[in-house]
Amino acid sequence: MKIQFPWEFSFGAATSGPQTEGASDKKVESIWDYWYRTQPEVFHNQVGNNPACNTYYEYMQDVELMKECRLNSFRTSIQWSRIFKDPLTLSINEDGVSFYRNYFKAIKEANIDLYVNLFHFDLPFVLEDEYGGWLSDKVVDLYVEFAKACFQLFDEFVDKWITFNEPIAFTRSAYFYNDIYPCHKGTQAYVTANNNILKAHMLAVSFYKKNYCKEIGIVLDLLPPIICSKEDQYAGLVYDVFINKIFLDPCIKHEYNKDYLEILKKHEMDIQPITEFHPIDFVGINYYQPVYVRKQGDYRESGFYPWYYFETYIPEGVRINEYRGWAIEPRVVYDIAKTIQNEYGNIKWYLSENGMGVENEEKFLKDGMIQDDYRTEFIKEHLYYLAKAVEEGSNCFGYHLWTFIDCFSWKNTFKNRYGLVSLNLQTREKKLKKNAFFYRDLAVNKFFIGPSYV
Ligand code: BGP
Repeated sequence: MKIQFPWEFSFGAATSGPQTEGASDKKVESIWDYWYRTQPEVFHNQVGNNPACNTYYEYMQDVELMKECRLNSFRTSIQWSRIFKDPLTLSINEDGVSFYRNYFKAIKEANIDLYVNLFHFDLPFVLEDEYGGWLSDKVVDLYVEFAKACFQLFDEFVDKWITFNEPIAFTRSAYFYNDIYPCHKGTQAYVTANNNILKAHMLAVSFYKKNYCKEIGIVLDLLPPIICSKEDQYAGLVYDVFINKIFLDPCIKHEYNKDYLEILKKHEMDIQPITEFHPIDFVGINYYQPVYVRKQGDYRESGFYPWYYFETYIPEGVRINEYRGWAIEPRVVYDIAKTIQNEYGNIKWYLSENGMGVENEEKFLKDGMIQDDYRTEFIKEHLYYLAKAVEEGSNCFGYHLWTFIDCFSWKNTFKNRYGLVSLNLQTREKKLKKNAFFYRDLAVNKFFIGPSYV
């Protein structure tokens, strides 16, 4: 079966600065650099994000590989900790600025649309240390100054700006589940950090729209809840509200989710709602997995956590990515597209991250190339549902695979590989995997044949 996308549909790949650039000695410490320096045992095999993909020194090679993959578009992020020599006084790091200017210029010269994100979980450490990170209003103001500097320095190269990548993935782990640095655990911290990030997003969007004319949006991760029984309906609603709608609603509908505010009130959580909402031009949705949710059966926390109302589980028989423990449900792409179409005014959007992480991928090496047919199948399955939604009027303009080159992945470091291009950590060789040839044809021709189950 031929699956056709519109001619102007953009097929690309996403990555981020802290996961690829390396050259940590040419910047100030981010929370990741600090955490790795002080607690390397937290990271898989004690590997840090330096040199990662060494993109700081090898960006020309990377751009050549992007050209080989025939990417229509590419997203990366600017590291706040590379732009300022001192993020408190805002003194510019000229070296960092010329790196990004050269890198971005090369991407544009390769005829690839450039999407640039301003925050990919990488707060400069000094802002955590001095002010308590996203719990502080001061950090909101400093983020806005950082955004203004980036707009001024790089707008000529950028096609689409993104204020934040997956704010919830970050705040959930950093302020709520005590999972990544600064390792807070508390619903109030989560509420406050999210609200401050929302404020920072709105201020950056407002400034950009008044002064520049490209497009600006935000990238949100969606973990759509799946419930299997009627009695779990409210559990599903609370999950959706606390994980998905905190940003979706204010960013697109320009209002807070009412259930969210009600639950906060009921549990005496404090929030200072923002009053100025500024429209975005598009939204990016990262989708990896849905989450099965049911009524909480065993709440043991003292104090209020949203899981007072729900628990997550994986029902027997559900297909999962065994390396990551994530459910694989391609049809949810269609549901997301429909939700955006029907409940969020059919705003312009793209599937900004989707992909498959595989551990020990070298075991699929044959004739000098990783034979990742499973990845091609994974992409086809998801795109099948996306194409169906586009045909039914979903305003989706693109798909970005996570990721371009196998990169550093937070606490998992290089355990799971997602790339179109493999990175050999011993020889440092970067080489297209088999799937990259499928993806290249797709980016050029905008159609594919399959997937196998259709
Ligand atoms: C997203 C992040 C990416 C990337 C990806 C893969 O949530 O935006 O930075 O890491 O997930 O997940 P992981 O690296 O945890 O396997």
